[in-house]
Amino acid sequence: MDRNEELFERAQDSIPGGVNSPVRAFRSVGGAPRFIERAKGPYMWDVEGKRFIDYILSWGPMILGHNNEAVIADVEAAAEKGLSFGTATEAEIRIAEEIRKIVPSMEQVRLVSSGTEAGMSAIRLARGYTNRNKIIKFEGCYHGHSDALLVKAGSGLLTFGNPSSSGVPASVTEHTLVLEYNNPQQLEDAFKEFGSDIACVIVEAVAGNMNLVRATPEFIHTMRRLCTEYGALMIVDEVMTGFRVELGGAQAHYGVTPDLTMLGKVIGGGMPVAAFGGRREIMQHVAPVGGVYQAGTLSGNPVAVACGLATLKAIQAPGFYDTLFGQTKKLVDGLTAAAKENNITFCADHVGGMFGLYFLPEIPTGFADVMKSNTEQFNTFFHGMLDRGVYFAPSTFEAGFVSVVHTDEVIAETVNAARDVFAQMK
Ligand code: KE4
Repeated sequence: MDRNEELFERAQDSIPGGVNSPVRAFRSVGGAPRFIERAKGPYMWDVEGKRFIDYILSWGPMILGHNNEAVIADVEAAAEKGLSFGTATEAEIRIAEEIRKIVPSMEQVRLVSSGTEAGMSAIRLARGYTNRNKIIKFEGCYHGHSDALLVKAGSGLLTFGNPSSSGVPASVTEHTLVLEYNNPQQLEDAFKEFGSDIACVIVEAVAGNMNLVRATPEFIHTMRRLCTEYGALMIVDEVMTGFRVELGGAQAHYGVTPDLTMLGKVIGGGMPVAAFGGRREIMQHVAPVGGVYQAGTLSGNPVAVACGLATLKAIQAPGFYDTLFGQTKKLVDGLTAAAKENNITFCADHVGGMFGLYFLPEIPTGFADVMKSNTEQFNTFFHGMLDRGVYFAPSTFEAGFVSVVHTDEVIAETVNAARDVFAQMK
């Protein structure tokens, strides 16, 4: 038994499943998760000292690569001054102003500590602002684990959702309608039937929680039109896509202006910073100004905000996105070519710095397509790559991420390992 297996066994005694977030447990790919000890640039090292090229990057935040010197220096300087005050600080104004500059639809911003908090708060705000209860989400999209969002599609097409987790009362999910991603007609029908009761529609404009699936422009713009027409709020969940698919996020990519936006991951640069924000007149409904209560002990934590500010500064360097997108394209093209050489049914896609790998004949356009993925082949690929020192997300239903320091050499090493694995798979 190696150290990873030993630690996994010990961890399961004190922590449910041995992890503090389910996807880390390797349950869908099998085997013992790797216990990571340190990371630098595109690499992580486990407790056995084995080096991995990292394509999870903490599920998106580490867009600069791990332990960027300038970021660490700012974090250390902030820590020297104190870890947390629970008071107003000047840095919170600076990061809010930086976010407003990069995401102009966010005229006001409230910081929280996780994407879940951002989603939960944005929905409460939408309901408080519109005085309506119904919300629409889409199958395959994930917006954090708040009760109203832990819901699976109802029995019929336009029937309200049932809990997808135990511990969530049906009374909480009965106002949540789960529709098909990329189905503008169904969205149109839902608004025709329930429009005046709908508080908001929440969407990942580039989905990353059913593997990577792009929204069609028609789907996004139909959503915008219908929300405007019926007075519902359009919430774009940019926790994963923010600063990732473009500097301005998926809303910039599609040229759409949401009413509210959720941010997370990159905004904290690896530390717990997330946010929700949007039109000033809507945000004025948030406590202490308005009647929608929302709070957080560590919201705007000075050390986490310093990490976020340093990250937001670094990603605005000239040419940053040209490099990030170029390297991601090289990875996707290289893996696709390696699979083709070995006649493996495989394809890949990327939007900016996030990518999807699919053991499917063609790129999926929705949840039903993704569910046809050959998970057995994915698991073989995953472990084959892990054995060769390349760490992809341990689930076929997750997107992957590249950092700006995944150099040509790192990409070439990845593609060569994949060629090896594909050759053994055919
Ligand atoms: P957190 O509460 O995990 O900070 O954010 C929730 C969330 C909200 N919205 C989107 C689009 C997200 O992708 C997430 C979290 N993403 C997952 C990865 N699929 C985080 C990894 C995990 O759950 O451990």
